Amino acid sequence: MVSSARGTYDFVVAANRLPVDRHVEPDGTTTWQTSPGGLVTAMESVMRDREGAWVGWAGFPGEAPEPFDDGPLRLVPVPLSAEEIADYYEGFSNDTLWPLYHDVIVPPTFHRSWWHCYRAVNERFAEAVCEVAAEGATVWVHDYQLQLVPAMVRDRRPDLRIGWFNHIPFPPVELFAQLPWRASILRGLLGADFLGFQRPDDARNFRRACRAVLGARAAGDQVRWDGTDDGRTGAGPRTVRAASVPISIDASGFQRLADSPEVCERAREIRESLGDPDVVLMGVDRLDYTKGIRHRLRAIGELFEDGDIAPPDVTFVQVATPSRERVEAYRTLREQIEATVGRINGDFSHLGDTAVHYLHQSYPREEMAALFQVADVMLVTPLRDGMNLVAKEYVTARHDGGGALVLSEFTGAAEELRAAYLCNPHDIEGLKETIVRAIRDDPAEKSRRMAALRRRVRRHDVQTWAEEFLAALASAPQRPRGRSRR
Ligand code: ADQ
Repeated sequence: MVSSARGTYDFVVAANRLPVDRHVEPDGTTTWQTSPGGLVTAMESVMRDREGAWVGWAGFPGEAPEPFDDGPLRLVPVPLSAEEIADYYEGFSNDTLWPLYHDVIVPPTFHRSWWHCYRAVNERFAEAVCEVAAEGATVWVHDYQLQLVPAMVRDRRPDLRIGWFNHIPFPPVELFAQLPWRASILRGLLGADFLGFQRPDDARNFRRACRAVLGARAAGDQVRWDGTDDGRTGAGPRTVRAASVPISIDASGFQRLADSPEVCERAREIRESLGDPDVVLMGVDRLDYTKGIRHRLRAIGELFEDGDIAPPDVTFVQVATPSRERVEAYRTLREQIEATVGRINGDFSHLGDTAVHYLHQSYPREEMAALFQVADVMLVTPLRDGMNLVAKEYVTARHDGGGALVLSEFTGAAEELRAAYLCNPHDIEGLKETIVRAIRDDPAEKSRRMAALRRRVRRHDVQTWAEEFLAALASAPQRPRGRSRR
């Protein structure tokens, strides 16, 4: 199915969402604002000075707007109908793949109709990519929503260099094997030249899955697949590199923001409005069952109960960004969390002294930076997380060298941020002990740890990540076919 259509962009990004959301003002005019989430936060600064096209869904059902320019970036909206949003996005992406790839924390749902829709939407993304990509262009596909796109693009445009980055974990084959469409997903990914993962274990899981499911050979970080069971795409033999390239944040940009007098002043205001406690504990997450918010609240509730912490000296702030509210598991989780916060506050707050401040809202970056500065102990305790950018943002925002990071071993960030107070969030007793230790440890020890954490994030920022990814893609083992040499 080699297509003759050629675009003009040498660099094309494809992600489920465009980096902007449409807002319709009361007077009917349309504005575009940065959309929330870890992927956009990371890619925004990478794309700032690059010319290229970004293919993605604009965030609302029905016809897509015409492609438009946002600075040097061409934004190419892909349409999704209301039914496709339900089946491809909320269904297959967020209720099949998301739980399966996060250790089956909740059971994944398998529906054949969702799968068919996922395939159809991936085709649409692939077509849009091929239309804008110039001869020999580099295409960077993102995340679990678009795992079939690499092979679909290669099928149409063998001249392109195709990379894919997985923002979330890749599960062990023992879990991945549950997926009825496991072979198709792997075939889809093997259409890429380079596959980037957050942790070495994720890349290893992928290579093991290729061996077990497709009978491919894996040597070092390369997968060799003869393509024999792939009658449909006709991909032919493939040699694909699959390795870890951990994502990071725009450390200098975020530090500049956190250093600004406005943010520092706002941090003082927030602390004062909390009643100027001795210790502010904080959690900042999308409201997602992978983030371990229930386990964290359990530990915090017991610490209040045991008298280890008490308001007004110690208070806990939980920021929970609204997320995927049309998926059943997320609605249930929200009810559970809000009931638990209510119970803890009923038992341990006093008039004027709140035990748990719960904020179910999204905030601008400036407010996030101010909140981070207020946190004496940041609790990042997911049950499973690809990386977790909040951990990296927090240590960067604490430019005063204060603070302490309690970090789950089950995050990608724990591979790098070894100087954090590491914890197993399933072990409530251990989690309580780690929180108390992070509160009471010697200030010199705390600041030594924070200095090490800040150093690591500064040295490995998002630009380094993007450069590493693109260098690995450029030197991928297999040359694209039919590419004119330049
Ligand atoms: P997410 O699961 O969205 O990302 P995370 O890495 O923590 O998780 O990024 C969240 C981002 O949203 C952070 O930049 C944070 O500051 C911001 N944010 C959180 N709460 C907010 C609020 N209330 N208002 C405004 N902004 C808020 C996915 C994967 C992660 C991976 C990233 C990037 O699940 O494991 O780290 O992609 O690859």
